[in-house]
Amino acid sequence: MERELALEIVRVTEMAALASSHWMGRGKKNEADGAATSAMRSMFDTINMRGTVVIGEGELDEAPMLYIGEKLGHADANGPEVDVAVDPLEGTTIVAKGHNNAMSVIAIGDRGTLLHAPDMYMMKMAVGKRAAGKIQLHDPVDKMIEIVAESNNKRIQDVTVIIQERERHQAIIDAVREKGARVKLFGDGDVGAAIAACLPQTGIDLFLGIGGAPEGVISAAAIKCLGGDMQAQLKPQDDAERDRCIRMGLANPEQLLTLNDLVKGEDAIFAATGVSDGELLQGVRYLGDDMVETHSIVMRAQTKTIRFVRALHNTEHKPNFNWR
Ligand code: VTB
Ligand code: MG
Ligand code: MG
Repeated sequence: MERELALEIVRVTEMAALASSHWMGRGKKNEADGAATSAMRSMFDTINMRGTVVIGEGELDEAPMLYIGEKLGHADANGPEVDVAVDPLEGTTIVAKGHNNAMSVIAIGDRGTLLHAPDMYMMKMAVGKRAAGKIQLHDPVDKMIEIVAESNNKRIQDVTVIIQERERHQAIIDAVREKGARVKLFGDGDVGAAIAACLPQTGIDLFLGIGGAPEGVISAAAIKCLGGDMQAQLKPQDDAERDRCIRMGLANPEQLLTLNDLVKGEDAIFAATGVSDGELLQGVRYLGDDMVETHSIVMRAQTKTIRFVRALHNTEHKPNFNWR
C-alpha cells in the first residue's frame, strides 16, 4: 500500500464526520448515519485505489451505499488493491442524543487481509503494547488485571478497565471491582474504547466486552497500527448466525480469533475523525465565521506512525457542505 493512502483516507473520515455532525443532538439517528455514509461514499471516488468493501453498511439489498462487495476508488484508478472496512458513523444513537464518543472510521488492508466479519456480536479484549501477547481472551479477569498492572507499571487500584455499559457485562464489571481495579463505563462506540486502551495517555489499561463484530475488525486494524494486542470470539446468537460464520470459512464459529486472524499481515491503515468528544478524539466544533474544526487520528501498521490531525475547515469554500 502507498503511504499517501493514509492521508487520503483521513480526508474521507473528516467529510463523513462533518456531514453527520450537522445532525448532532437533533434526535434523528438515521439522518445522521445517512449523511455520514453518503459523504464518505462520494469522497472515496476521489482516491486512487482499487478498493472492495468487506465491512460496510450491509449487503447490497439492504444498503444502497458502501455495501459489502462494492468497489471503491476513482474510475481509472491504478492504485493498490485493498480491502476496505467502514463505519461512517460509529455511534448513531450518540449523535442523535448529543452524547460523547461518536466517530467516523475507516480501516484498509491489502486485498484479502481483513476478516469478513458478519454483523453479529463478538467478545473482545484489547490491550496496549506493554501488555501485548501476555493476555488471553479467556483468562480470568483478575489475572488480566494483574498482568496489565505489572506491564503498565501501575498498582492494581490504579488500573482502569473500559467496558460498555450493558447488562451482559455485569459479571465482568463485578470481577474488575472485586479485584480492586476501576471500571470506566461508556454508552456506545467500542472502537474508540478499544483504541483508548492501547494509548498510554488515556490512562486506560484494558478493554473488555461484547460488541459488534464489524467494529471488532476495524478496532483490530487500529490496534495493529498501535502495536497493541487484541483477541476475539464471535458470539452467534442462533443457528442462522452460526451458519453465516461457517459460510465465511470458520469451521468452528466460536474459535479464538487472534489479532492476526482479524487483520492478516503487517500492513493496515486506520483513520478516524471525532464527531462528538471522546476518550480519543475531540468532536466536530463549529467555531463561527464559517469555520469548523475536526480532530482525527491516522495510523499505519507498517511504520507505526500515529498522527493526530487537527483541521480547520472553511465551510464557505467547501462545495460538499450542501446542507447549508
Ligand atoms: C456494539 C458496539 C458499537 O453498538 O455494536 C453496540 O460495537 C451495539 O450493542 O460500538 P447493543 O446491541 O448492546 O446496543 C455500538 O456501541 C455503536 O455502534
Ligand atoms: Mg455505523
Ligand atoms: Mg457501529
